[in-house]
Amino acid sequence: MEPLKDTLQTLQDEALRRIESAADAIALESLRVEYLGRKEGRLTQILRSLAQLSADEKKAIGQQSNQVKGLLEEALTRKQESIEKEKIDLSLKTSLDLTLPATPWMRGKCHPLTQVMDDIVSVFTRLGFNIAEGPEVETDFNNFTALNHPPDHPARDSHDTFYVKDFKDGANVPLLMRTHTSPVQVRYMTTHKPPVYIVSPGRVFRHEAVDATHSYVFHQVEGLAIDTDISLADLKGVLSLFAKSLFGGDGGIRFRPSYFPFVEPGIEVDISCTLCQGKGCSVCKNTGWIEMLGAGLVNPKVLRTVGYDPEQVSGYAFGIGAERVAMFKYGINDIRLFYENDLRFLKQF
Ligand code: FA5
Repeated sequence: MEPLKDTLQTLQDEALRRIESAADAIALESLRVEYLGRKEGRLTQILRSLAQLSADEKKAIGQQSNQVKGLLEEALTRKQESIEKEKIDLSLKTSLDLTLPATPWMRGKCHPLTQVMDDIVSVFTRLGFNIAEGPEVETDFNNFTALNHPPDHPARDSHDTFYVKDFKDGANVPLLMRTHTSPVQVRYMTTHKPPVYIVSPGRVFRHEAVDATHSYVFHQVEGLAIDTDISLADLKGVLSLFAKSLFGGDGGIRFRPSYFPFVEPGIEVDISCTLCQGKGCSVCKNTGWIEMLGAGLVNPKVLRTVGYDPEQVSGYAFGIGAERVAMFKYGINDIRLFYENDLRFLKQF
């Protein structure tokens, strides 16, 4: 009779060969039962016959049987995995239609006003301006007095101010919701020495009736440059670059005299209407120009208030209405659309 050792080797070779060529999961399962089945399995039967062997033989054949068992189990698992993979590959090949539209991904993005403010700010940071921010609840001093609006100054009336009930500053004057971003100028200059080059984006508040072009909460981007020998020509240069970067076109801008107590001279800046190339259209009300911001050379009184010497330094400041820029850039005719959070509107940006 063939020694048990050889029988085991033959069984191992045969089983491995058959497992490798099993056609499917059913064939594989019946091979598992045939060789490793608990009752009738061929290997199990061999193990059962060990009882009749001597102690030495039992040990040697026992070890070999365990080895064979391990090898067969490994081969069965490997084969099962490869059969499953083949099955998946086949079903992908036959049922996956890459031309079907995919399930859409809802991706969040920045609000159009945030995008526009980022665009504005990046024009100036590329020129070397730093970003400075200030609080929305301000002192009367920073919002008005330091900006040359003494308590009885009539220009205060043009800012319909929200006061913060029951909260006062150190001088017992009521706090307020800032009406413009200009108080950041004061905060920055009182804590930094010249030269100063900053932009300050932020939210401002005015107790105004809401209509298509006015809101009681809106956004501005303030700019301030203080250095030696700064003139209106410098202001014109940066604003022209701003217009060209944001709206394309030739960067045409126009200065009109205006009045803000904290600048002298004060100007309002119009940008050449890129929708009609300055020829006149309904958006620019046939003027060829769009009013975009207030600006001017910083009033020496303000410089003195923050501790600068107007004999040594001069500067310009500007305040851009972010909603106005966004409305013009995207052809939006009602400011209220920005605040309604209607996804049909927001998804367009
Ligand atoms: C100011 O607020 C000045 N602080 C700007 C300034 C800064 C002048 C530095 C000189 C130097 P004004 O009130 O004009 O100025 O507002 C500036 C811009 O904010 C306007 O051109 C307009 O685009 C926008 N704006 C003003 N009021 C509203 C409002 N109710 N709703 C939406 N945008 C507004």
